Amino acid sequence: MNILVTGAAGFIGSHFVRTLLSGGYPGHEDDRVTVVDKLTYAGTRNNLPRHHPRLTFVHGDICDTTLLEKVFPGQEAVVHFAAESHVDRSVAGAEAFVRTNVLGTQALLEAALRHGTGVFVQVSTDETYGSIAEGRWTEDEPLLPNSPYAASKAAADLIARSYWRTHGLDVRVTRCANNYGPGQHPEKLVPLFVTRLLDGRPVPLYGDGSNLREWLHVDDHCRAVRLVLDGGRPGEVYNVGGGTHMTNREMTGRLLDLCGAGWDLVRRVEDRKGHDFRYAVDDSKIRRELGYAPRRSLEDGLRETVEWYAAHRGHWDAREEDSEAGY
Ligand code: NAD
Ligand code: TDX
Repeated sequence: MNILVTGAAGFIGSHFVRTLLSGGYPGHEDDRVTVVDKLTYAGTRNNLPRHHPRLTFVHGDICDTTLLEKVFPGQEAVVHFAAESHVDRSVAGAEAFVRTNVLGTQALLEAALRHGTGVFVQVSTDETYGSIAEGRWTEDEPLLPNSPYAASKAAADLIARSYWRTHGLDVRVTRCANNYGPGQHPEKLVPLFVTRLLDGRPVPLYGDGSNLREWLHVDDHCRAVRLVLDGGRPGEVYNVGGGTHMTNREMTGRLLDLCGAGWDLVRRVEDRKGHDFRYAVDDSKIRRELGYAPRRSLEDGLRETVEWYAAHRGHWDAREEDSEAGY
């Protein structure tokens, strides 16, 4: 199969592509992967193999319809990870979020439709549902996103759905909980705290630290995406959870222990504007229909993640901006 993967120089997409290329997804051992990534601040070529016989890396923007006309012919599936993904940045300025997450997704959907691409997996997030004080969201829950980031992802999900409903494009949406693991940009909670604590520097805990998140290893998320790619149904949404729920304060405590640091390095800072209190998905649908079950324990996953950051301090420094595909 020829698969177009967007945003795979970033955290989750790169894990998906590396796993696929190393034979981690049965039935995909011969797939040819084309990655389109703009290499924003959040993407690095270091997240992918430099040279691999089944990988073509295209340095480009998903909003560039001329580029999409070149890369789409022959593609049989799209797995769409590319996004502006950091909530705090969307609070500071939402334009890039609307451009990439909404217009970029629409450009990809349009290209997929024109070129008869078989399957389109829209990788989305639990944040599109908003914030939930108790209980869990099913896929039928109305979308009530609170941050500009979440709103741009919700808009993209709805446009994707419209391409299924109107044009019959085989679109499948995943909505996953918070991911952690190696190769995540050090702007997000886990890598920010780990990289700072390893250097003995202070970390900023928003508000009183009581906000709750569900933490899932990136490998479990990517396996869920692969299950949806292979067996999901057109027009359907699949929540992806099964991680560990905890307050930010509890997560901070774990990271302090793993990094050998103490609470004296934790600074209480002003809360994030519009800070969602809690996310929690009901993922029984993907478990029932596709046999999804997470495998990585938080204990092992977090320890390995801290070890990875300790061993890869220069990972985000070196960039290679040249396209191997020559576009
Ligand atoms: P990331 O920020 O690490 O990576 C995003 C990638 O997209 C980067 O490589 C960047 O260069 C690329 N990109 C950005 N704008 C682009 C454009 N216009 N054209 C081409 N490439 C562009 O993000 P991530 O954490 O890997 O998230 C991947 C996807 O998963 C996103 O769609 C996100 O909404 C979703 N998601 C993330 C999480 C999480 O916890 N990180 C959870 C659920 C869903
Ligand atoms: O410095 C910090 N201090 C802090 O207390 C940062 C960066 C975060 N936080 C808090 C805010 C959140 O409650 O930690 C929690 C996690 O924050 P982020 O890592 O920024 O993640 P979140 O806002 O929950 O969004 C993430 O999960 C869903 C991803 O960034 C999204 O891309 C994904 O869709």
